[in-house]
Amino acid sequence: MIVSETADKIKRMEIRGAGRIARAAAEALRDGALSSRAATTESFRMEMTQAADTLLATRPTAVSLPNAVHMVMAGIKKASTVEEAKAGIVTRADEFVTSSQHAVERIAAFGSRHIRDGDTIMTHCNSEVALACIVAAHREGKEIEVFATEVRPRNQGLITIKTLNDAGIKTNFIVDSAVRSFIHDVDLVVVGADAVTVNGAVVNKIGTSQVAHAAVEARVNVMVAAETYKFAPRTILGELIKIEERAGSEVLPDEIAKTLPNVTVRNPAFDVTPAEYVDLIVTEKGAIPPQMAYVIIRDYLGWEIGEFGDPLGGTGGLNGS
Ligand code: RI2
Repeated sequence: MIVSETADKIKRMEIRGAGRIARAAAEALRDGALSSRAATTESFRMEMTQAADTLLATRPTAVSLPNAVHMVMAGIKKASTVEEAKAGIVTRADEFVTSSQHAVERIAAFGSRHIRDGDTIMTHCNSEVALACIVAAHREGKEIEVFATEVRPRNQGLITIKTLNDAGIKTNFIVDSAVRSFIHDVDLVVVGADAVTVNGAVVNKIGTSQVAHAAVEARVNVMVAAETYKFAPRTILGELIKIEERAGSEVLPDEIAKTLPNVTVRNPAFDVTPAEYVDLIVTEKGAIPPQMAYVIIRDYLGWEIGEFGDPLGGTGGLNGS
């Protein structure tokens, strides 16, 4: 698929979910590199930088996207010929996709250990990796039940209940505003993440912080499933994660909105759950308390903060490479 096609699909959320976006971006860079007709290393580098820019401009919140782009673009760094540069991109992209898939499998294995036989779990939105933990627990023979939210306005809850249903897991589908009404029936909240900051705050689908707040109030544990490439190195510098605000028409049809001139529809796609509301973050390297997020950034994403200033040119900052 050509890069602009993938970028459009990510923007329209035809490809969605932080992990899937990252893998799709890596694959698009690989395909872009393979189909490039650039004659010189310099023109190839420029072409790829433009492609990376197009992908980075699609959605601002999920850090998995810039992390994946950085890791793949690092393949160009030492190349002195177009062939070497192409091979560098292809190798890095394939490595990213494979390691991302393995990460999901490992998190499922680690995360399911924290789900007990007889647990009732609440999940919000549609997280591939959170669901992998839940499905793994079920496959291990644990009897579990799930409360899944609707997730207005894009209704990702429908994808979640299909997965749970197909896995044969007893599931309750609730509107987002029913979370607090059911939280006392729940033993564990399991959600995914679009970004994890250095201080352990979790950026995830809008409403996650309300779910976590209700859980804390009801003394229910909150577990976040997140691959290491969802941790945000630049938050070390105090940079904030940009929260995407999507079109109001996702919430209220334009025909209705235009009859209400005094009403502005606000549609933030994500919110921030503070570290204090999170008990555990399960990564493919193991489970950590959120306060230890800096260790993941230090050990697996590298400390070479200076290089993060140039996301496409100085691509060597991630993965310590
Ligand atoms: P996985 C999604 O964002 C949700 O917020 C979900 O929790 C998160 O990405 C992580 O998803 P969106 O693309 O990578 O639906 O675990 O806006 O699949």
